[in-house]
Amino acid sequence: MLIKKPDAFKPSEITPEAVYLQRRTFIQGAGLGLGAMLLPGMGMAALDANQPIKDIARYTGDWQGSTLAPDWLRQKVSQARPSRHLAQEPSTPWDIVTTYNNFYEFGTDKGDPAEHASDFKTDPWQVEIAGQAEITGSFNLEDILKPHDLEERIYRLRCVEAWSMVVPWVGFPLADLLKRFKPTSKAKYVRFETLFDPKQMPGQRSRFAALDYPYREGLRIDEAMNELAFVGVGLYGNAMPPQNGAPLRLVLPWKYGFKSIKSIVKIEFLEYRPVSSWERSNPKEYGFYANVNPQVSHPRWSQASERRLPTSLFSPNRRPTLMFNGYGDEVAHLYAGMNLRNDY
Ligand SMILES: Nc1nc2c(c(=O)[nH]1)N[C@H]1C(S)=C(S)[C@@H](COP(=O)(O)O)O[C@H]1N2
Ligand SMILES: [Mo]
Repeated sequence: MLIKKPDAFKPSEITPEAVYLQRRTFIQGAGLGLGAMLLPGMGMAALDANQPIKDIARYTGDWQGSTLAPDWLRQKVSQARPSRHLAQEPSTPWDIVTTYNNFYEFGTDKGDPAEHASDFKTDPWQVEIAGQAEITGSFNLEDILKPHDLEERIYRLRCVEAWSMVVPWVGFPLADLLKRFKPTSKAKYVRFETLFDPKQMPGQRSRFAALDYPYREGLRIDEAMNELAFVGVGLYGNAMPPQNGAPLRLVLPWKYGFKSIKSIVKIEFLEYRPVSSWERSNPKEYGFYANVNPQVSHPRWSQASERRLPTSLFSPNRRPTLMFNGYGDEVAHLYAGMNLRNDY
């Protein structure tokens, strides 16, 4: 994990009070081993749903990656409104959310995406809509996003690797996007695909790549239409950094992180259940549903608890994992009658 020394922060990076407080706490905590004890109270300043977004989670640093996004998108993201989906716990600091990443197309170490995606070209960007829908074709990102008002949602993110974060995303409901294309009654599933571009994505160049690219993910149509399923286009009030999946990605907070596919170029409505990339690479370890479930262990480790980032040697910040990552009220009904041990 990459952690900057306190004096490595530019003054411009420490404008927002809530983020600043959390970061200060983290820095002190990392040094003193008290991070877990100090964080909760300090972070509460960020969690008032009635505050305008600029007071919730604005990051105003002269972060280089933000200049890669077109003006219209940065403008749109900056106008996002708070939503009712705001996790009542402190957000993971910006520096960690943007330097501790899984984006295997840019390398398998946590720091690789921040390093290798720094000039990933995400403008212009097209998204192809295909399959069982009345409206299909290729659309510019601007046309994909135009009708949608953006909102901020602060969601927990639980990786299958047993670490977790709390992330302030900017985006809009996936259902609102999908409905525009009028899926037919044959559309039982949706498949998403990440860009395939080995010139830009070093992880796709190796013959020994960890995954079969392009990265693919899928959802049952009713999961995709659930209120919590979100299309992310921003983070901490900024356009999405490339390492986090610019220009648009899924955010599915009740599922393990690998379902939240990044840098989407294709959405296809299907009659049959697609096989997702991690499931294809190792079906015993990664299922199609991948709902967060503390009772079903990964074959190589327990899923009963998680490390909430930031952590340090002295402060592992371990906490119990919640069924559906704590989102059962919203999503448990989708799986009524299913055996989640078999459909993991
Ligand atoms: N295309 C693509 N999407 C991806 C991944 C990836 O390697 N490639 N990693 C997944 C995993 S395992 C996780 S935990 C999340 C991490 O998102 P974050 O880096 O924004 O925290 O992205 C998911 N989406
Ligand atoms: Mo993950």
